[in-house]
Amino acid sequence: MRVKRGKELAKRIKVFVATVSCLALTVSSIGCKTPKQNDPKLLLGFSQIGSESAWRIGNTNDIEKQAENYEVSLMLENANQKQENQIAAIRRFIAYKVDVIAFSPIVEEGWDNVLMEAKNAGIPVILVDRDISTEKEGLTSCLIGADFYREGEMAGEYLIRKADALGLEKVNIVEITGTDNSTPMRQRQAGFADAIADDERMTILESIDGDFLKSRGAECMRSLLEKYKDEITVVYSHNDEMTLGALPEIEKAGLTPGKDIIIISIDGGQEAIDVLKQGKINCVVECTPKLGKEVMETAIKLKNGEEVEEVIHPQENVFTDEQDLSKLEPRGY
Ligand code: GZL
Repeated sequence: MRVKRGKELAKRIKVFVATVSCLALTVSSIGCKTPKQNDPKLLLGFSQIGSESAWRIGNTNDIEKQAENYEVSLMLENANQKQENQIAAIRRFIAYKVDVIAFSPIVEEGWDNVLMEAKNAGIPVILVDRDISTEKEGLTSCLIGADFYREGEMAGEYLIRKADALGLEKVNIVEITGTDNSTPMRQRQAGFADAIADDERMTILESIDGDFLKSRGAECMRSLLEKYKDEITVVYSHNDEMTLGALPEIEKAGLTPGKDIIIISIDGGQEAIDVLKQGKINCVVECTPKLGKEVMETAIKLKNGEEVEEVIHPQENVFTDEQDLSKLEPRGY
């Protein structure tokens, strides 16, 4: 009998081990960081756009750091710039029954179905950094991200001051935009255009999609120089990566960025600030990637059934060649 029990026990242990290892395999095989085993108070699924810029990498680092600080168990998936990967990740989070889902939508459209699935599963969703465009109510609980329209306005306000200071009578602008149909692209473009709309000196010669990428920024700048070279007074670039890709192309054309062409950029990463201090960029509008604290605090409130704010905008500055930047703290991204 004992022998039988022994065999029975051995069989049960085998089945248990097989089950556990299969579960562990399933969790680790969904290509995301498996949550810590200590089952902390909250499990958060976060779908990140990719690693296209210093800003994005800084944002990911801050989300991970704050998850540690708040003892939130984080399942982070990198979508490598593909919306379909974000949608698949959100579906995995739903299957895994996370407490809260957060994501930075690469573009504004195309989220209704998967967010309806999250809603039907009773899982609240936080928008991080970027917004969505939808006719449906109640798909998301909160947007935590910059006021991109204001960032565009600050860029335009700087340009007006710069044109006054230089006594310019004519200001020809080329614009290198971020990812088409993304919130930062749409709102940075609108804020800038509205800020300069009443200034007769200002003309936007062309807007071209640089997709927030350094390589595309270089390509766009090459093509704009071929088309407009000496007509260009200003480059307005929607992020530092594209700006840093564009600068060498301006120099290859025999022009001095920051002097022959006014350079306006957005994000405020360390590399761009260093180039601003060298005088090759004239204005960098800050767009902080450090949103992790607000994401964790909002996720914890949602899990506890507490009210959350609909929109949380971080405080942001603008750094320009009008200022003494010698005491600026290291940027951290
Ligand atoms: C802005 C963010 C943008 C950054 C880019 O909040 O969405 O995406 O400006 C990044 O650097 O690629």
